Amino acid sequence: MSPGIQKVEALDEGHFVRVEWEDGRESHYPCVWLRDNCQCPHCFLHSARARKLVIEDLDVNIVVKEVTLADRKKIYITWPDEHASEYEAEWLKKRCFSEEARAEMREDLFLPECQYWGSDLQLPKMPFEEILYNDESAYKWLCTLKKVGIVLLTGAATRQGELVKLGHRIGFLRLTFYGPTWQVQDKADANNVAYTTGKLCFHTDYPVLQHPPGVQFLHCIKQTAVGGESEVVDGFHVSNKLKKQNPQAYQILSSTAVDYTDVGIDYCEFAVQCKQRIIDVDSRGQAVRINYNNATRDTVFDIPAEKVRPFYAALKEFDDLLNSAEHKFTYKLEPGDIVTFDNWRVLHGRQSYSSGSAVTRHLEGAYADWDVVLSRLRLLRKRVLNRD
Ligand code: OGA
Ligand code: NM2
Ligand code: ZN
Ligand code: ZN
Repeated sequence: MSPGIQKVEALDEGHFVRVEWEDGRESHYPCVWLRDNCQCPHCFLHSARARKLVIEDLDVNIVVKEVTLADRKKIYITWPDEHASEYEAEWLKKRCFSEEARAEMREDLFLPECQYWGSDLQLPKMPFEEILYNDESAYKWLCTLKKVGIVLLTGAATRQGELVKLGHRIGFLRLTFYGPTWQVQDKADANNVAYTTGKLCFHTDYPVLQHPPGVQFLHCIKQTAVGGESEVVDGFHVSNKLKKQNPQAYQILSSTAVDYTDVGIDYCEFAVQCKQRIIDVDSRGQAVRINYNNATRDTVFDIPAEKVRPFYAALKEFDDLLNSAEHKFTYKLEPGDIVTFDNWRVLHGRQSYSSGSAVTRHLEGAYADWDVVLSRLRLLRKRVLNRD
């Protein structure tokens, strides 16, 4: 429950409304925002929870004509054209423009909390069945996936189709040119290096797509006796290390557009090209997505020749840090395991294994988008914590 409203008044010649709360705090709301967010049925379509008001009809210099308080739980505003708006105390409180209130709302909506790890990772494990049928478990799975970046689900059946169930649990999987789900095994005339018995160095999947899949699932159906171990590393943690160790290298990797290519046939024929920065950063220079797969990095490199060697030097320094014993965590998938991880943050790899006429190792893989995963997380949170 938010506190009631003690007092309300117009400020700054009607450009702001000041709300004084019962606990003594205060909030200032710009009038143009209040008018824009009028909740009346003329301005807002409640069935869609969406704005009907158009910017064309919004006066950006609008001022209030009158503002009044009703029983401490609601304020009424009359605008110069006599349009009337009302706003609930609780609705206003949540949308307070103070730095603290906005930080709180940001946390709530986007769960930015991030726990970095290295070789000391305590790989979070949960039973697959539990997350399928228990909302609290599913909520915990997705919270951990967001915060730590990796969760191992155990005890799935050792046949194809388990990831489709996981897809239904969150909503739906992300279709790509490799199909709705895809089989990682040694294949003749492999259309991807993953479909061989070779070692896979640390990479994120599918940087050749404009919007690379946010989440990846790998279900172990069959595991080879020798080799085939998995490796993971926290790309955000290592990016921070690189930034400290060599700011110039970080600058190069976070600004150089690298060409990626993927051409072949699978679900359908494809010829995909994309430019990505290996370390994608936000406006504060913090890494938000790693786009690095050395196998699909194009031979075409659209940068001036004199910038090429400094780029490789920076990439090598990043790659060395990824591979340092301090940062990487090694484990081996067992049949029935499903590793779920943040493909924007965690780089993964595998050791080589020996080839033969029979298939000795088989993983089924699938992707999901963070939009879908976080949507499910918010809905589970609402149900589990009984909120809103
Ligand atoms: C992949 C991949 C890991 C493995 O298919 O992209 O990283 O253990 N596979 O085979
Ligand atoms: N597979 C595993 O970027 C990539 O090519 C990652 C994708 C083939 C679906 C591999
Ligand atoms: Zn209105
Ligand atoms: Zn991969």
